[in-house]
Amino acid sequence: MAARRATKKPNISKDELTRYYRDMLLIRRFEEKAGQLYGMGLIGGFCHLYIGQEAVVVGLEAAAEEGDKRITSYRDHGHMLACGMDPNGVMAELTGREGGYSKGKGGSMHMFSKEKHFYGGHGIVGAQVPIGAGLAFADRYKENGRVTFTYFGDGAANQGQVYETFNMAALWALPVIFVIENNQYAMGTAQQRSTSTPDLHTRGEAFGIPGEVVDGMDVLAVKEAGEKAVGHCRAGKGPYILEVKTYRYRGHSMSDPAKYRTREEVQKMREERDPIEHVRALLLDGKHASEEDLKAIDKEIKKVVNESAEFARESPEPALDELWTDIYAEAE
Ligand SMILES: Cc1ncc(C[n+]2csc(CCOP(=O)(O)OP(=O)(O)O)c2C)c(N)n1
Ligand SMILES: [Mg+2]
Repeated sequence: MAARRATKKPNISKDELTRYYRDMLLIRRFEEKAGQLYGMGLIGGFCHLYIGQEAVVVGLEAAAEEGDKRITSYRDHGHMLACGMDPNGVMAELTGREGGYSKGKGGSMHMFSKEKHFYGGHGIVGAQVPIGAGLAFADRYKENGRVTFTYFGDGAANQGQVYETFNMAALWALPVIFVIENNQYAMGTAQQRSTSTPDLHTRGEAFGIPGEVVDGMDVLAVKEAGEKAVGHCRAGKGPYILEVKTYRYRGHSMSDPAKYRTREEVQKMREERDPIEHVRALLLDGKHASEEDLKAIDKEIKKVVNESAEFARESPEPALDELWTDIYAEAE
């Protein structure tokens, strides 16, 4: 792959850049492994990969603080890894094993972690948007200063429930950041074929919700915009919209042959805009790291990912008598 050159020298520490590199690479390698396991028949059902979109979630997690919440769609593996969930538990869930986050009974689209404040994983397009506002409502009620990151796609942004949610979130000044991950496609439909007003960051104007558009292939730009949005919410000014322009390299899900776009289009993005290559160039050009250092990180990440696959394969399938457990929440 042609290396992407760093265009400007940002005022950012070696440690921070290295962390972004590592976190994005973990998502990329994890997703590649998930794709392989799917091909081997070890993952069933749907599997939506996040490859290409890594800078969105890594940049926003860099703007989050302990106790902040996150909720997203079915394209959720990257969000889980970025908020610190265990790759072993995620991979085991993908393969339907007992060691998974939902004990192997949820799969790719249905994982949660109370500890990391990750509220799913939702297969119904847009369903997470009102739930995200509900999480923010609870925090506003408790006056605890927490913020909820509610992620959804460009396709979901055309749904009615999103606008009912915008109205209530603005009315009650809820501390929620609506993150529209605009990867330009909703399944096989390009944005210009489905969307009358393509500037999704302006969709809150009728409700008085400010919004901005962000380069989602640049983790530093995402982090900066995230900090601004978080500051707005924590100051009690209500919701904020971030339209993050990104791109998914793989099909909508593993079963998508992606005939609705050209190979050249995907290749161009990979070569010119790859978010990991961007940080790699910043590290190398800024003399923060050598090729050797980066190879060592790569090796370390591969080990974590291979171990997660190993853990998943060794974990048993759920026992039959687990079929009726975990259906209703237990009273606390
Ligand atoms: C209510 C509902 N309608 C339709 C679907 C089928 N469906 C699954 S994903 C998807 C496209 C969503 O695209 P977008 O919001 O852009 O998210 P992306 O997949 O690009 O991350 C559709 C129509 C669904 N799961 N739920
Ligand atoms: Mg989309």
